[in-house]
Amino acid sequence: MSTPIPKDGNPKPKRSSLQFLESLSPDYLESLHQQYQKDPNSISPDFAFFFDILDLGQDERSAISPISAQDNNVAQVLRVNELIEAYRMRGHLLARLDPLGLYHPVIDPHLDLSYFQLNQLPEKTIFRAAESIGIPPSSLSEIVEHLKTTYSNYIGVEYHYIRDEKIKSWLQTNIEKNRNQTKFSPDDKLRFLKHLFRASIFENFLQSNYTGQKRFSLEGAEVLIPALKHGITVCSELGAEEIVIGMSHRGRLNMLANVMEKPYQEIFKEFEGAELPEMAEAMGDVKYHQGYSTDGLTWNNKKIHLSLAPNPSHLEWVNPVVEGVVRAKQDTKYQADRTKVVPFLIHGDAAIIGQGVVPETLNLAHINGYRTGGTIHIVINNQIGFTTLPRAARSSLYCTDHGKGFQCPIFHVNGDHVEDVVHTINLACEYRMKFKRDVFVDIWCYRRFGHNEGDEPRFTQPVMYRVIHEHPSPLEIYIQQLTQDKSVDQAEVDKFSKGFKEQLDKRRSEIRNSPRILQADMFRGLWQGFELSNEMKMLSPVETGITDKHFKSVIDVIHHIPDNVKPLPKFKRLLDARKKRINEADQIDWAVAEQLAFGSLLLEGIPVRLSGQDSIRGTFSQRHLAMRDTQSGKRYYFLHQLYAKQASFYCFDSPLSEAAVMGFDYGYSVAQPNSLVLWEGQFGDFANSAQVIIDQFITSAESKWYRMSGLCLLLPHGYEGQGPEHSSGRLERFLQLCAQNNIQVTYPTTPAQYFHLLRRQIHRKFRKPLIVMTPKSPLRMSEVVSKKNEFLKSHFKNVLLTGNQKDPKRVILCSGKVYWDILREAGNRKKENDILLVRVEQIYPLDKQKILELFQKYSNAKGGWIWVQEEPKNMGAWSFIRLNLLDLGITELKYVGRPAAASPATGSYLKHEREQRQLIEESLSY
Ligand SMILES: Cc1ncc(C[n+]2csc(CCOP(=O)(O)OP(=O)(O)O)c2C)c(N)n1
Repeated sequence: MSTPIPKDGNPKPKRSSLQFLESLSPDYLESLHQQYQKDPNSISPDFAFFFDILDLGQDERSAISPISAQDNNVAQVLRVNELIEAYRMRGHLLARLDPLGLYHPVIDPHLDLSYFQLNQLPEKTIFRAAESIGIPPSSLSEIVEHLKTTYSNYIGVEYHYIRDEKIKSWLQTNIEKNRNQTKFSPDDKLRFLKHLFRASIFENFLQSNYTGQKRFSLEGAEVLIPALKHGITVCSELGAEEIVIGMSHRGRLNMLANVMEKPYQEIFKEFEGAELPEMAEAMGDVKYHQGYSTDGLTWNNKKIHLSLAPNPSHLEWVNPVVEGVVRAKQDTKYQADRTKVVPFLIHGDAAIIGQGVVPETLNLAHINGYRTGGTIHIVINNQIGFTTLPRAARSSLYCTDHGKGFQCPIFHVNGDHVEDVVHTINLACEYRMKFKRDVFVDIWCYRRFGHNEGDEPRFTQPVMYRVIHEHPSPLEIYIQQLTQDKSVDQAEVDKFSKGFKEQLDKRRSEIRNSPRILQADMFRGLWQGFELSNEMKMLSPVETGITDKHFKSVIDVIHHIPDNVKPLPKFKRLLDARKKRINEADQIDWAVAEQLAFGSLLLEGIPVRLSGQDSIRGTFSQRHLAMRDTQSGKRYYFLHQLYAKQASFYCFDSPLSEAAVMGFDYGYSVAQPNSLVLWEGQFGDFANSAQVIIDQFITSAESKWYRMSGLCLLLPHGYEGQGPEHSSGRLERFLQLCAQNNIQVTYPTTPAQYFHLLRRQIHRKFRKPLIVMTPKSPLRMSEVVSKKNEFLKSHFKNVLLTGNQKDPKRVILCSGKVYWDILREAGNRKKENDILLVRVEQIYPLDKQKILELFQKYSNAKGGWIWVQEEPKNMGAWSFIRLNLLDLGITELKYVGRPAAASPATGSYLKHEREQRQLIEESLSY
């Protein structure tokens, strides 16, 4: 028989969960029951649960009134239980989350009693069910009322998908114990009220004094301020010493002022118009992107360090950066104790579901190299994104649905109900601190005005804004509630609000007539002792050679396999051959040079962190920072064995993410200037999946936000016939971003040069992002080796010269791998002593002085000056070099390389070879 179709067209599903009983034979049930009575663990948990309830009803010794056989209607007990479970799973669908009352979930939660056929139940059955949710014996309507208050009032909870029973039952107990509410004391209530006042008055003050200036008002979501104040205090009570916050534009100024305690006058300065800090390269950023950090106080006067990460307009991209900052602090200041530093990420409802970097970052949460012990996610869910409504913004029911996939509990709460929000934050923070896992609090609110202060929201949302216009503010609602139940004294409230307004007026007038210069505040905490850089400092040689002793220690350690570790024979042969080359032929290859850089820094007390896809072994099977024991499968890390007091060495194979992982490592580098931090691309071009991190953070943060970073990006690059996506690290992209000494872009050709480059990152008094185009085939080219003495007393050289330095017939400028191709062919043609090869090892900042000197010396070369590159003409370094040489007055520079192309490289190996032969041929034809 088919199911009747009701008028709305959707067949009403039949309740089915008890049907399984009907399909089982009584004999089978009886035998299962006997088995259960012998050993409840010997049958499936579902049946055990069923018999638990059955037997509970028959237990004459129960403290609760015994249930007679006649009353023991198993099906009915189970139905009540199903009802309870249904509320736990779907109660949130009925919760009154939207302060505006405009939202109605379209999904039928099936929580009505008729659905469970629960209209006439024996009293004792109900008592038994009531007991199972921890409430006194009551009527069915009381049970339902209890469930509604707990799961469907102003808080909706999602946690049924959590697989870990311990976690699930902790949540259930804490949610159900007081009907998911807290009875706050009058003092608490007064405190929430004052925070709401601050939030609200601050916005009004800015509105009336700086009308029309963008501030992305918090109004409609003012509850964020008391909630955050409370959450920070809970974390502090449970052991946190630092909180790192990432958030976007919405309410950021309010947060800076009223949570971070950035002096009001500092914020007003930015509205009044202030000069940038006295720093040559400062470009600054708008006020609602700036970061801030302070030693603040919780509301119960405990000290806590608070940092708000600066962020670009690109929503959500700050998330992995915050996680990296937190991890660096945990690693270096708190011996990896994840309770000490807690990340808070504050999201918008449109952004959190739309931006892929969100799930990418969530995916880091439990991975060894990236975990931070759980993030507290708070969504300012104002039910709109600029002009876009939720139905156009997502396919999911909630904007927080990514969280479910990562097993996070999610609390949805009505933002007009301050105490419910604070209660929820409280629970979320306790959860994070206990289980060290991510948790979400989705605060349903609204945006009182337009997207920004110049925006007219009624163009697109006339109905919504008519409702908003009529709707009292959270502050008004709370005042009314508190005055009604007489829990606060009106006189005290008035006094507070008057005093706060006067304070804001005073701060504003203080700065009006004094010079207004913004503070850069760059060199605090771990940054003490660092200084600003400039071009000269970036080009000056820095001695980075190491001692013979350190050289030997590293070489020994990276070639030593202890007796109790069983290597793959092939790997052992590889190590032996490498050691032999070092000892007997004095040939140090790229991978060894890199380990010499890492190892020597570790010996000097500098931690090193490398993360990237398959980085431990290396994409090209070149690195082998660790080997696997063939018996146990465990990893043996060579560079952990240097000596007892060496610095920490971290190397991680990252998840297959560029955006989140590069963002994370960038964050790590910003919070840890005294470590060498490296991110590696599988192939260089994959870095473009993280282009936002490169554009908005790595290359511009120092100028916008006065934050240095020494992050190193390792990008395998070089034309070897591997097709469009495995050839180019997109050198041109980085070069286009270069200005004001913001980054260093390099394409070193020798192992020793690479070694000094890495060590130089640490041995200077400033930090600067370093982009390195790294080799693929040169990793194994016999000529790409360096000698021991090049590692002992030396430094990185911006430019290297080879060939005829007296009267060259041609001057060939190039960078990176193509040098080796030209050199080899010049050798074949016996031309190596005719030409001068100028390797530009550091392309930015370019050592112009050196180039100019060379030009003055060799401008008469008959074969002229050429720039040779493997990349197409519209890519690589050509445009950059040409423009720079033009600035120096060098106009006669010829291009040799592939013609401009849409795709970085051909997919045909034959075509690749032809092109490569041709450009080498051309560079040697004069
Ligand atoms: C990645 C990105 N795309 C587009 C924008 C432009 N933009 C700024 S705010 C905004 C709406 C954000 O909505 P929501 O996340 O709900 O936050 P709200 O402004 O409502 O607080 C958009 C589209 C941006 N800043 N970042």
